[in-house]
Amino acid sequence: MNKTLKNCLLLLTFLATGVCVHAQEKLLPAQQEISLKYGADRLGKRSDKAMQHFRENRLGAFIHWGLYAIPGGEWNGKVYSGAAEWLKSWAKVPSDEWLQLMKQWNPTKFDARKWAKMAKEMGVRYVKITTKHHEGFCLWPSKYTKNTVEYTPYKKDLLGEMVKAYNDEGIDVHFYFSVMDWSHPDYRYDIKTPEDSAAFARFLEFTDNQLKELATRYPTVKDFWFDGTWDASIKKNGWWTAHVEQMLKEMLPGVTINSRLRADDYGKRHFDSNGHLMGDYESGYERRLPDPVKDLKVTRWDWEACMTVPENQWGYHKDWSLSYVKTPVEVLERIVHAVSMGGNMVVNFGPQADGDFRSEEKILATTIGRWMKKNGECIYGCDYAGWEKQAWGYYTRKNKEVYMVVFNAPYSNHLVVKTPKGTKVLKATVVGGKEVQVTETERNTYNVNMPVQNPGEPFVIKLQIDEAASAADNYRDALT
Ligand code: JFZ
Repeated sequence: MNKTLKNCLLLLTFLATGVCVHAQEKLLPAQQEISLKYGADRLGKRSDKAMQHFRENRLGAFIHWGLYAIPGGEWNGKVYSGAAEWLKSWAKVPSDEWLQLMKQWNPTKFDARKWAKMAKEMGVRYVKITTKHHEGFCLWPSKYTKNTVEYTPYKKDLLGEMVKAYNDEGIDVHFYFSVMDWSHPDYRYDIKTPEDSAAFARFLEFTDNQLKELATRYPTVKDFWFDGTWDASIKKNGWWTAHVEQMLKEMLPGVTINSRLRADDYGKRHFDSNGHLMGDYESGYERRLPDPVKDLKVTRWDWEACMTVPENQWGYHKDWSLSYVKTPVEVLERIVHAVSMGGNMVVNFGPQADGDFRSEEKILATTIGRWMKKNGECIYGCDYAGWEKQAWGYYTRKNKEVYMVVFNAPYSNHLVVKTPKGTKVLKATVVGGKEVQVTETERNTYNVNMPVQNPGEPFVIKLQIDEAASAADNYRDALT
Protein backbone atom coordinates (compact mmCIF):
# COMPACT_ATOMS: atom_id res chain seq x y z
CA MET A 1 0.00 0.00 0.00
CA ASN A 2 1.42 3.43 -0.78
CA LYS A 3 2.00 5.95 1.98
CA THR A 4 -0.77 8.39 1.19
CA LEU A 5 -3.42 5.72 0.82
CA LYS A 6 -2.26 4.37 4.12
CA ASN A 7 -2.61 7.83 5.67
CA CYS A 8 -6.18 8.08 4.46
CA LEU A 9 -7.05 4.68 5.82
CA LEU A 10 -5.41 5.41 9.15
CA LEU A 11 -7.26 8.66 9.51
CA LEU A 12 -10.53 7.05 8.50
CA THR A 13 -10.02 4.24 10.98
CA PHE A 14 -9.38 6.51 13.87
CA LEU A 15 -12.20 8.83 12.95
CA ALA A 16 -14.55 5.87 12.63
CA THR A 17 -13.50 3.96 15.72
CA GLY A 18 -12.52 6.91 17.85
CA VAL A 19 -9.28 5.11 18.68
CA CYS A 20 -7.31 8.16 19.67
CA VAL A 21 -10.37 10.24 20.21
CA HIS A 22 -11.34 8.88 23.56
CA ALA A 23 -8.19 8.48 25.58
CA GLN A 24 -9.56 7.46 28.93
CA GLU A 25 -8.34 7.38 32.44
CA LYS A 26 -8.92 3.90 33.82
CA LEU A 27 -7.51 3.68 37.29
CA LEU A 28 -6.48 0.32 38.68
CA PRO A 29 -6.57 -0.41 42.40
CA ALA A 30 -3.11 0.53 43.72
CA GLN A 31 -2.13 -3.07 44.54
CA GLN A 32 -2.86 -4.13 40.97
CA GLU A 33 -0.62 -1.50 39.41
CA ILE A 34 2.11 -2.80 37.19
CA SER A 35 5.58 -1.38 37.12
CA LEU A 36 6.31 0.76 34.10
CA LYS A 37 9.55 2.24 32.86
CA TYR A 38 7.89 4.71 30.55
CA GLY A 39 4.62 5.47 32.33
CA ALA A 40 3.46 8.63 34.10
CA ASP A 41 6.26 10.68 35.65
CA ARG A 42 4.03 11.97 38.39
CA LEU A 43 0.58 11.57 39.91
CA GLY A 44 -1.77 14.54 39.93
CA LYS A 45 -1.30 18.05 38.60
CA ARG A 46 2.03 19.82 38.37
CA SER A 47 2.04 22.68 40.85
CA ASP A 48 5.14 24.67 39.87
CA LYS A 49 5.09 28.28 38.65
CA ALA A 50 5.42 27.45 34.94
CA MET A 51 2.50 25.05 35.05
CA GLN A 52 0.42 27.52 37.02
CA HIS A 53 1.18 30.10 34.38
CA PHE A 54 0.16 27.71 31.60
CA ARG A 55 -3.11 27.09 33.42
CA GLU A 56 -3.84 30.72 34.23
CA ASN A 57 -3.41 31.75 30.60
CA ARG A 58 -6.55 29.76 29.75
CA LEU A 59 -7.10 31.20 26.26
CA GLY A 60 -4.81 30.50 23.32
CA ALA A 61 -4.78 30.63 19.53
CA PHE A 62 -3.59 27.87 17.23
CA ILE A 63 -1.80 28.84 14.02
CA HIS A 64 -1.81 26.15 11.33
CA TRP A 65 0.41 27.46 8.58
CA GLY A 66 2.28 25.47 5.98
CA LEU A 67 2.48 24.67 2.28
CA TYR A 68 -1.13 23.43 2.39
CA ALA A 69 -2.22 27.08 2.63
CA ILE A 70 -1.20 27.52 -1.04
CA PRO A 71 -3.63 25.05 -2.64
CA GLY A 72 -6.20 25.77 0.11
CA GLY A 73 -7.98 22.44 -0.30
CA GLU A 74 -7.89 22.28 -4.12
CA TRP A 75 -5.68 19.98 -6.20
CA ASN A 76 -5.78 19.70 -10.00
CA GLY A 77 -9.11 21.46 -10.19
CA LYS A 78 -10.78 19.35 -7.55
CA VAL A 79 -11.83 20.81 -4.21
CA TYR A 80 -11.54 18.35 -1.33
CA SER A 81 -13.84 18.93 1.62
CA GLY A 82 -11.52 17.20 4.13
CA ALA A 83 -9.10 19.11 6.33
CA ALA A 84 -6.94 21.32 4.09
CA GLU A 85 -3.69 20.43 5.87
CA TRP A 86 -4.33 16.80 4.87
CA LEU A 87 -4.75 17.62 1.15
CA LYS A 88 -1.50 15.89 0.22
CA SER A 89 -3.05 12.74 1.57
CA TRP A 90 -6.58 13.21 0.18
CA ALA A 91 -5.28 13.93 -3.34
CA LYS A 92 -2.52 11.30 -3.04
CA VAL A 93 0.19 13.77 -3.99
CA PRO A 94 3.72 12.28 -3.85
CA SER A 95 6.11 14.15 -1.56
CA ASP A 96 8.45 15.46 -4.24
CA GLU A 97 5.51 16.94 -6.09
CA TRP A 98 4.00 18.39 -2.91
CA LEU A 99 7.30 19.97 -1.91
CA GLN A 100 7.37 21.84 -5.24
CA LEU A 101 4.91 24.16 -3.50
CA MET A 102 7.94 25.53 -1.67
CA LYS A 103 8.77 27.46 -4.84
CA GLN A 104 5.57 29.42 -4.35
CA TRP A 105 6.04 30.08 -0.63
CA ASN A 106 6.32 33.84 -0.46
CA PRO A 107 3.90 35.40 2.01
CA THR A 108 4.32 39.03 0.93
CA LYS A 109 1.63 40.30 3.31
CA PHE A 110 3.11 38.55 6.34
CA ASP A 111 3.90 40.93 9.16
CA ALA A 112 4.65 39.18 12.43
CA ARG A 113 3.96 42.33 14.43
CA LYS A 114 0.49 42.59 12.91
CA TRP A 115 -0.20 38.96 13.77
CA ALA A 116 0.93 39.56 17.32
CA LYS A 117 -1.26 42.68 17.62
CA MET A 118 -4.23 40.70 16.38
CA ALA A 119 -3.61 38.02 19.00
CA LYS A 120 -3.17 40.66 21.69
CA GLU A 121 -6.41 42.32 20.69
CA MET A 122 -8.23 39.00 20.81
CA GLY A 123 -7.04 38.54 24.37
CA VAL A 124 -5.17 35.28 23.85
CA ARG A 125 -2.33 34.72 26.28
CA TYR A 126 -0.50 32.22 24.09
CA VAL A 127 -0.21 30.97 20.53
CA LYS A 128 0.54 27.45 19.40
CA ILE A 129 2.42 27.55 16.10
CA THR A 130 2.83 24.63 13.70
CA THR A 131 6.60 24.51 13.42
CA LYS A 132 6.23 21.44 11.20
CA HIS A 133 2.99 19.71 10.26
CA HIS A 134 2.60 16.21 8.79
CA GLU A 135 3.73 17.43 5.34
CA GLY A 136 7.25 17.94 6.74
CA PHE A 137 7.75 21.59 5.75
CA CYS A 138 9.56 23.53 8.49
CA LEU A 139 8.81 27.17 9.28
CA TRP A 140 12.36 27.52 10.62
CA PRO A 141 15.64 27.00 8.74
CA SER A 142 16.41 23.55 10.12
CA LYS A 143 19.93 22.23 9.55
CA TYR A 144 18.62 18.70 9.28
CA THR A 145 16.46 18.91 6.16
CA LYS A 146 16.07 20.95 3.01
CA ASN A 147 12.29 21.11 3.40
CA THR A 148 12.35 24.45 5.15
CA VAL A 149 11.43 28.06 4.66
CA GLU A 150 15.10 28.79 3.95
CA TYR A 151 14.76 27.15 0.54
CA THR A 152 11.68 29.13 -0.50
CA PRO A 153 11.54 32.58 -2.12
CA TYR A 154 10.79 33.96 1.36
CA LYS A 155 14.10 32.58 2.74
CA LYS A 156 13.83 34.20 6.19
CA ASP A 157 13.17 32.47 9.50
CA LEU A 158 9.40 32.81 9.79
CA LEU A 159 9.22 31.07 13.12
CA GLY A 160 11.88 33.35 14.59
CA GLU A 161 9.97 36.43 13.46
CA MET A 162 6.80 35.10 15.04
CA VAL A 163 8.41 34.14 18.33
CA LYS A 164 9.91 37.58 18.68
CA ALA A 165 6.75 39.47 17.72
CA TYR A 166 4.44 37.48 20.01
CA ASN A 167 6.88 37.66 22.90
CA ASP A 168 7.21 41.41 22.40
CA GLU A 169 3.45 41.64 22.95
CA GLY A 170 3.78 39.56 26.11
CA ILE A 171 2.21 36.51 24.47
CA ASP A 172 3.67 33.07 25.17
CA VAL A 173 4.70 30.88 22.27
CA HIS A 174 4.01 27.15 22.20
CA PHE A 175 5.33 24.87 19.48
CA TYR A 176 3.14 22.37 17.66
CA PHE A 177 5.36 19.61 16.27
CA SER A 178 4.24 16.65 14.18
CA VAL A 179 6.43 13.64 14.76
CA MET A 180 4.91 11.89 11.74
CA ASP A 181 6.70 13.39 8.73
CA TRP A 182 5.32 12.48 5.31
CA SER A 183 8.39 13.81 3.53
CA HIS A 184 11.09 12.00 5.43
CA PRO A 185 12.29 8.81 3.72
CA ASP A 186 13.01 7.14 7.07
CA TYR A 187 9.57 7.65 8.57
CA ARG A 188 7.73 4.36 9.15
CA TYR A 189 4.10 3.68 10.06
CA ASP A 190 5.06 0.37 11.57
CA ILE A 191 8.22 -1.57 12.25
CA LYS A 192 8.12 -4.95 10.56
CA THR A 193 11.64 -5.63 9.30
CA PRO A 194 15.19 -4.96 10.51
CA GLU A 195 15.37 -2.41 7.71
CA ASP A 196 12.35 -0.59 9.21
CA SER A 197 14.06 -0.58 12.63
CA ALA A 198 17.21 0.90 11.21
CA ALA A 199 15.34 3.53 9.23
CA PHE A 200 13.14 4.46 12.16
CA ALA A 201 16.14 4.74 14.48
CA ARG A 202 17.60 7.27 12.04
CA PHE A 203 14.27 9.03 11.93
CA LEU A 204 14.10 9.31 15.72
CA GLU A 205 17.61 10.73 15.78
CA PHE A 206 16.61 13.27 13.12
CA THR A 207 13.57 14.20 15.23
CA ASP A 208 15.67 14.58 18.37
CA ASN A 209 17.98 16.86 16.44
CA GLN A 210 15.13 19.01 15.21
CA LEU A 211 13.67 19.28 18.70
CA LYS A 212 17.02 20.20 20.22
CA GLU A 213 17.44 22.74 17.46
CA LEU A 214 14.05 24.30 18.24
CA ALA A 215 14.77 24.39 21.97
CA THR A 216 18.17 25.99 21.37
CA ARG A 217 17.17 28.52 18.74
CA TYR A 218 13.99 29.65 20.52
CA PRO A 219 14.65 29.33 24.25
CA THR A 220 11.57 31.39 25.18
CA VAL A 221 9.26 28.62 23.97
CA LYS A 222 6.99 27.62 26.82
CA ASP A 223 5.40 24.42 25.57
CA PHE A 224 5.69 21.61 23.04
CA TRP A 225 2.44 20.17 21.69
CA PHE A 226 3.14 16.93 19.92
CA ASP A 227 1.00 15.45 17.21
CA GLY A 228 1.25 12.64 14.68
CA THR A 229 2.22 10.11 17.33
CA TRP A 230 -0.52 7.54 16.83
CA ASP A 231 1.27 5.11 14.50
CA ALA A 232 2.39 1.65 15.55
CA SER A 233 6.03 2.66 14.97
CA ILE A 234 5.83 5.17 17.79
CA LYS A 235 3.68 3.02 20.06
CA LYS A 236 6.41 0.38 19.81
CA ASN A 237 8.96 2.99 20.90
CA GLY A 238 7.33 4.34 24.05
CA TRP A 239 10.82 4.78 25.54
CA TRP A 240 11.51 7.44 22.94
CA THR A 241 8.45 9.52 23.87
CA ALA A 242 9.50 9.48 27.54
CA HIS A 243 13.04 10.38 26.50
CA VAL A 244 11.89 13.35 24.41
CA GLU A 245 9.89 14.74 27.30
CA GLN A 246 12.87 14.42 29.62
CA MET A 247 15.29 15.87 27.08
CA LEU A 248 13.15 18.97 26.53
CA LYS A 249 12.59 19.42 30.24
CA GLU A 250 16.32 19.36 30.86
CA MET A 251 16.95 21.89 28.12
CA LEU A 252 14.05 24.17 29.01
CA PRO A 253 13.22 24.17 32.71
CA GLY A 254 9.48 24.60 33.25
CA VAL A 255 8.50 23.64 29.71
CA THR A 256 5.10 21.95 29.46
CA ILE A 257 4.33 18.94 27.26
CA ASN A 258 1.00 17.52 26.10
CA SER A 259 -0.14 13.97 26.72
CA ARG A 260 -0.41 13.25 23.00
CA LEU A 261 3.34 12.74 22.77
CA ARG A 262 3.46 9.78 25.07
CA ALA A 263 3.18 6.02 24.78
CA ASP A 264 4.13 3.72 27.65
CA ASP A 265 5.99 0.37 27.70
CA TYR A 266 2.91 -1.31 26.21
CA GLY A 267 2.11 1.35 23.65
CA LYS A 268 -0.71 2.75 25.75
CA ARG A 269 -1.15 6.45 24.92
CA HIS A 270 -2.10 9.60 26.89
CA PHE A 271 -2.90 7.58 30.03
CA ASP A 272 -0.47 4.81 30.94
CA SER A 273 -1.37 1.16 31.60
CA ASN A 274 -2.10 2.07 35.23
CA GLY A 275 -4.47 4.82 34.16
CA HIS A 276 -2.21 7.75 35.04
CA LEU A 277 -1.88 10.76 32.77
CA MET A 278 1.46 11.04 30.98
CA GLY A 279 2.87 14.44 30.05
CA ASP A 280 1.67 17.56 31.85
CA TYR A 281 -1.81 18.00 30.48
CA GLU A 282 -4.36 15.99 28.59
CA SER A 283 -4.75 17.02 24.93
CA GLY A 284 -7.40 14.66 23.57
CA TYR A 285 -10.33 17.10 23.58
CA GLU A 286 -10.25 18.22 20.04
CA ARG A 287 -13.29 19.81 18.43
CA ARG A 288 -15.37 18.47 21.32
CA LEU A 289 -15.57 19.08 25.06
CA PRO A 290 -16.24 17.07 28.20
CA ASP A 291 -19.87 16.98 29.33
CA PRO A 292 -20.30 19.60 32.07
CA VAL A 293 -22.24 17.19 34.27
CA LYS A 294 -21.06 13.68 33.40
CA ASP A 295 -17.36 14.23 32.79
CA LEU A 296 -16.28 16.04 35.93
CA LYS A 297 -13.35 13.65 36.26
CA VAL A 298 -11.40 16.00 33.95
CA THR A 299 -11.18 18.50 36.78
CA ARG A 300 -8.64 16.19 38.41
CA TRP A 301 -5.95 16.88 35.83
CA ASP A 302 -4.85 19.74 33.60
CA TRP A 303 -6.19 19.69 30.09
CA GLU A 304 -6.30 21.82 26.99
CA ALA A 305 -8.88 21.57 24.23
CA CYS A 306 -8.51 22.93 20.73
CA MET A 307 -11.14 23.74 18.17
CA THR A 308 -11.64 24.69 14.57
CA VAL A 309 -14.00 27.43 13.44
CA PRO A 310 -15.50 25.47 10.52
CA GLU A 311 -16.29 21.85 11.30
CA ASN A 312 -12.80 20.48 10.67
CA GLN A 313 -10.38 22.79 8.92
CA TRP A 314 -7.08 23.64 10.61
CA GLY A 315 -5.05 24.83 7.64
CA TYR A 316 -6.40 27.45 5.23
CA HIS A 317 -9.22 26.13 3.05
CA LYS A 318 -10.51 28.42 0.33
CA ASP A 319 -14.13 27.29 0.69
CA TRP A 320 -15.64 27.62 4.12
CA SER A 321 -19.13 27.08 2.74
CA LEU A 322 -18.52 23.32 2.72
CA SER A 323 -19.22 22.94 6.43
CA TYR A 324 -20.89 24.83 9.23
CA VAL A 325 -18.87 27.80 10.51
CA LYS A 326 -19.25 28.61 14.19
CA THR A 327 -20.36 32.10 15.13
CA PRO A 328 -18.23 34.15 17.54
CA VAL A 329 -20.76 33.49 20.34
CA GLU A 330 -20.51 29.75 19.73
CA VAL A 331 -16.73 29.99 19.93
CA LEU A 332 -16.99 32.05 23.09
CA GLU A 333 -19.29 29.51 24.69
CA ARG A 334 -16.74 26.77 24.08
CA ILE A 335 -14.02 28.89 25.67
CA VAL A 336 -16.12 29.41 28.78
CA HIS A 337 -17.23 25.77 28.81
CA ALA A 338 -13.59 24.64 28.89
CA VAL A 339 -12.58 27.06 31.65
CA SER A 340 -15.65 26.13 33.71
CA MET A 341 -14.28 22.58 33.81
CA GLY A 342 -10.70 23.53 34.59
CA GLY A 343 -9.37 23.41 31.03
CA ASN A 344 -7.69 25.73 28.53
CA MET A 345 -9.11 26.48 25.08
CA VAL A 346 -7.14 27.08 21.90
CA VAL A 347 -9.01 28.60 18.96
CA ASN A 348 -7.58 27.77 15.56
CA PHE A 349 -6.52 30.14 12.78
CA GLY A 350 -5.40 29.03 9.32
CA PRO A 351 -3.68 32.01 7.72
CA GLN A 352 -3.66 32.44 3.94
CA ALA A 353 -0.56 31.70 1.90
CA ASP A 354 -0.04 35.46 1.35
CA GLY A 355 0.38 35.99 5.09
CA ASP A 356 -2.97 37.66 5.70
CA PHE A 357 -5.94 36.24 7.60
CA ARG A 358 -9.34 35.61 6.00
CA SER A 359 -11.94 38.19 7.00
CA GLU A 360 -14.02 35.69 9.03
CA GLU A 361 -11.03 35.07 11.29
CA LYS A 362 -10.31 38.78 11.69
CA ILE A 363 -13.92 39.41 12.69
CA LEU A 364 -13.83 36.49 15.10
CA ALA A 365 -10.64 37.74 16.76
CA THR A 366 -12.05 41.25 17.13
CA THR A 367 -15.39 40.07 18.50
CA ILE A 368 -13.87 37.71 21.04
CA GLY A 369 -11.37 40.41 21.99
CA ARG A 370 -14.06 42.99 22.65
CA TRP A 371 -15.83 40.55 24.97
CA MET A 372 -12.62 39.47 26.70
CA LYS A 373 -11.61 43.05 27.35
CA LYS A 374 -14.80 43.58 29.31
CA ASN A 375 -15.28 40.10 30.80
CA GLY A 376 -11.84 38.48 30.77
CA GLU A 377 -11.73 38.31 34.56
CA CYS A 378 -14.07 35.28 34.37
CA ILE A 379 -11.53 33.49 32.13
CA TYR A 380 -7.92 34.29 33.03
CA GLY A 381 -6.74 32.50 36.14
CA CYS A 382 -10.17 30.94 36.61
CA ASP A 383 -11.01 27.35 37.35
CA TYR A 384 -13.78 24.86 37.98
CA ALA A 385 -16.12 26.28 40.64
CA GLY A 386 -17.67 23.02 41.84
CA TRP A 387 -21.21 24.40 41.81
CA GLU A 388 -24.13 22.53 40.26
CA LYS A 389 -24.46 23.32 36.54
CA GLN A 390 -27.48 25.43 35.60
CA ALA A 391 -29.15 25.81 32.21
CA TRP A 392 -28.36 29.54 31.89
CA GLY A 393 -24.64 28.92 31.40
CA TYR A 394 -21.42 28.21 33.29
CA TYR A 395 -19.67 29.02 36.54
CA THR A 396 -16.00 29.83 36.79
CA ARG A 397 -14.07 30.71 39.89
CA LYS A 398 -10.95 32.57 40.99
CA ASN A 399 -10.24 32.38 44.74
CA LYS A 400 -13.32 33.84 46.44
CA GLU A 401 -14.88 35.18 43.25
CA VAL A 402 -17.52 33.03 41.62
CA TYR A 403 -18.60 34.09 38.13
CA MET A 404 -21.85 33.25 36.40
CA VAL A 405 -21.36 33.38 32.64
CA VAL A 406 -24.81 33.64 31.14
CA PHE A 407 -25.44 32.31 27.62
CA ASN A 408 -29.15 31.50 27.88
CA ALA A 409 -31.34 34.20 29.37
CA PRO A 410 -34.50 32.69 30.94
CA TYR A 411 -38.06 34.03 30.43
CA SER A 412 -38.53 34.00 34.21
CA ASN A 413 -35.88 36.74 34.39
CA HIS A 414 -34.37 34.83 37.30
CA LEU A 415 -31.10 32.99 37.11
CA VAL A 416 -31.26 30.11 39.55
CA VAL A 417 -28.14 29.49 41.63
CA LYS A 418 -27.66 26.47 43.85
CA THR A 419 -24.78 26.76 46.26
CA PRO A 420 -22.85 24.00 47.99
CA LYS A 421 -23.75 23.39 51.65
CA GLY A 422 -22.56 26.16 53.89
CA THR A 423 -22.17 28.70 51.10
CA LYS A 424 -24.31 31.81 50.92
CA VAL A 425 -24.60 34.35 48.12
CA LEU A 426 -24.37 37.84 49.59
CA LYS A 427 -24.33 40.04 46.55
CA ALA A 428 -24.37 39.88 42.73
CA THR A 429 -22.92 42.43 40.33
CA VAL A 430 -22.83 42.45 36.55
CA VAL A 431 -19.22 42.70 35.39
CA GLY A 432 -18.90 46.15 33.87
CA GLY A 433 -22.42 46.97 35.12
CA LYS A 434 -24.69 47.32 38.11
CA GLU A 435 -25.64 45.24 41.10
CA VAL A 436 -28.59 42.88 40.57
CA GLN A 437 -30.99 41.65 43.20
CA VAL A 438 -30.47 38.28 44.85
CA THR A 439 -33.35 36.46 46.60
CA GLU A 440 -32.90 33.35 48.68
CA THR A 441 -35.77 31.07 47.66
CA GLU A 442 -34.83 27.88 49.50
CA ARG A 443 -31.89 26.61 51.46
CA ASN A 444 -28.83 26.95 49.19
CA THR A 445 -31.00 28.20 46.35
CA TYR A 446 -31.17 31.73 45.02
CA ASN A 447 -32.80 33.74 42.30
CA VAL A 448 -30.37 36.19 40.79
CA ASN A 449 -32.26 38.80 38.81
CA MET A 450 -31.49 39.36 35.17
CA PRO A 451 -29.99 42.81 34.64
CA VAL A 452 -32.83 45.30 34.06
CA GLN A 453 -31.61 45.84 30.55
CA ASN A 454 -30.75 42.53 28.94
CA PRO A 455 -27.13 43.06 27.80
CA GLY A 456 -27.98 41.37 24.48
CA GLU A 457 -24.81 39.30 24.54
CA PRO A 458 -23.38 36.72 26.92
CA PHE A 459 -22.70 38.53 30.17
CA VAL A 460 -21.04 37.85 33.48
CA ILE A 461 -22.29 38.23 37.04
CA LYS A 462 -19.79 38.22 39.84
CA LEU A 463 -20.98 36.77 43.13
CA GLN A 464 -19.85 37.76 46.54
CA ILE A 465 -20.11 34.71 48.75
CA ASP A 466 -19.76 33.56 52.34
CA GLU A 467 -18.45 30.03 52.62
CA ALA A 468 -18.51 29.80 56.38
CA ALA A 469 -22.25 30.38 56.54
CA SER A 470 -23.59 28.72 59.65
CA ALA A 471 -25.97 25.79 59.37
CA ALA A 472 -28.41 27.57 61.65
CA ASP A 473 -30.76 29.15 59.17
CA ASN A 474 -34.49 29.34 58.52
CA TYR A 475 -34.76 25.86 57.14
CA ARG A 476 -35.43 22.46 58.56
CA ASP A 477 -35.38 19.24 56.62
CA ALA A 478 -38.75 17.85 55.62
CA LEU A 479 -40.01 15.01 57.76
CA THR A 480 -41.38 12.30 55.52
C1 JFZ B 1 -4.26 16.35 14.22
C2 JFZ B 1 -3.81 16.70 12.82
O1 JFZ B 1 -3.88 15.56 12.00
C3 JFZ B 1 -4.65 17.84 12.30
O2 JFZ B 1 -4.24 18.19 11.01
C4 JFZ B 1 -4.53 19.05 13.22
O3 JFZ B 1 -3.19 19.51 13.24
C5 JFZ B 1 -4.97 18.65 14.63
C6 JFZ B 1 -4.75 19.75 15.62
O4 JFZ B 1 -4.26 17.48 15.07
O5 JFZ B 1 -5.49 15.67 14.11
C7 JFZ B 1 -5.97 14.93 15.13
C8 JFZ B 1 -5.12 14.39 16.06
C9 JFZ B 1 -5.65 13.72 17.16
C10 JFZ B 1 -7.01 13.63 17.32
C11 JFZ B 1 -7.87 14.16 16.36
C12 JFZ B 1 -7.32 14.80 15.26
N1 JFZ B 1 -7.54 13.04 18.47
O6 JFZ B 1 -6.80 12.48 19.30
O7 JFZ B 1 -8.75 13.18 18.71
